[in-house]
Amino acid sequence: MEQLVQQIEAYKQEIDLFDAKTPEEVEEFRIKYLGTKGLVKAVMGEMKNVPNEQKKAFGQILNEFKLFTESKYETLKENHQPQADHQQQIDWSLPGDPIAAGTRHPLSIVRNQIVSIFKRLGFAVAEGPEIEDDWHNFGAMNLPEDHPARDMQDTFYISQNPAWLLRTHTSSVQARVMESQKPPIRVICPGRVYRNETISARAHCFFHQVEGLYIDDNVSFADLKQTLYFFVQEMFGKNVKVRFRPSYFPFTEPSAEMDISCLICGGDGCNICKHTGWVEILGSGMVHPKVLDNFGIDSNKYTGFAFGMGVERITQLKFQVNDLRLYSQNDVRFLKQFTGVI
Ligand code: 2U9
Repeated sequence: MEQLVQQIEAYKQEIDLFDAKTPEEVEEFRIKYLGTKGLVKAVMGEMKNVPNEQKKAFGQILNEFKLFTESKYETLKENHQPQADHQQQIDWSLPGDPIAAGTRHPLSIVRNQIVSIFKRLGFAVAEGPEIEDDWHNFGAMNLPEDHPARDMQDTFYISQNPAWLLRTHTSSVQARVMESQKPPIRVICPGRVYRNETISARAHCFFHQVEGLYIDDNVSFADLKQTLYFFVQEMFGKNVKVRFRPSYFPFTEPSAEMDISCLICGGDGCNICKHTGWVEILGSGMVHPKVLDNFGIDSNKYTGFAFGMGVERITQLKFQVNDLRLYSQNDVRFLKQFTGVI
C-alpha cells in the first residue's frame, strides 16, 4: 500500500506539470489518464490487492486522485476552447447576416392599389364571411332559384350542411352592409371568392374580386361612368381609352361591361386583346330595384350603381401574367419579380 501511495504521488506531480499546446494534446491527456484503459482506471484496479483494514483509507486517496486528474483535464480543456466560442474573440463590428425580405404578392399589390383609388373617392372598405348562406349570396342578389350559378356544378356547397356555401362573389358582403346600414352607402368589398371550375391557365376554383356599391338619392349612370373612368385613369394611366358595352346581370339594370384599350399593343391588335384592340376589365350597372327592395331600401327614393372586377384580371393586364395558376403556386421565381412594387 505504501508503495502504491508513493506511485500515486508521482503520477500527481506528472499530471500537475502536464501542459497541452493543442486540443489534440488535451485529448491525449484524457486518453492517457481518464480513458477506459487509462492510468486512473488502472490504479483503481489495485484496490483488490489492498488489505481490508486499509481499503477505506486507500479509497479516499484514490478518489482524491481521480478528482485531481479530472480537474486538471477541465482546466486543459478550458484553455483550448475553439476561438470563436470565446467572447473576446468575436468581432462585434462585423456586419450581420442579411435577412432575405419577402415581397408582397402581386394580387395584394393590385388589390391595395384598387382599394386606395376608391378610398380617395370616399368609398369605405367592407369585409364579410367566405362561407355564406343562399340568401346573402344568391336570393338577395335577385338570382332566381333555377339560375345556373346555383347549380352544384358551379358552386361549392358545404357537404355537412348544403344550406351553406362558399361565396361566389363578394356581393354577399354588400348584402350584409345593406342589411345593417341606411343610404347613403358607399362601399367597396375586396375578397376571395370560389367557383367550381376546372383549374387551367384561364380558370381557377378561387379568385379575388373587388366589388363596389354606391346608393344615395340621385345616383345616376353618369356617376357610374365617371367613377369607373377615374378608376381606370388612376390604375392604368391617362392615355387609356374606355368603352361601355350593354350587358346583363340579374342584380343590375341596366348593366354594362367596361373595356379598356389594350395596354399591350396600344389598340393595334394582339393576342391579349384577341386582335380587337380592347380588353374587358369589369362589369357594372344600376342596382336592380328588386335588390334595393329586398333590404327595405325604397327604390322610388333611392338609386345606386354597382360594379365588380376580378383582381387577377387587372393584375394580368398590369404585370402581363399569362397563367392564373402562377398566383397560387408559391413559386419564388414568380413572386420575387414584384420586389420593390408597393
Ligand atoms: C349589390 C348589387 C349589385 C356587382 C356587380 C358585376 C357587375 C360583374 C364580375 C366581374 C368579373 C364578376 O369577378 S368577375 O367574374 N362582376 O360583372 N358585379 S355588377 O353588383 C352588385 C353588387 C352588390 C347589392
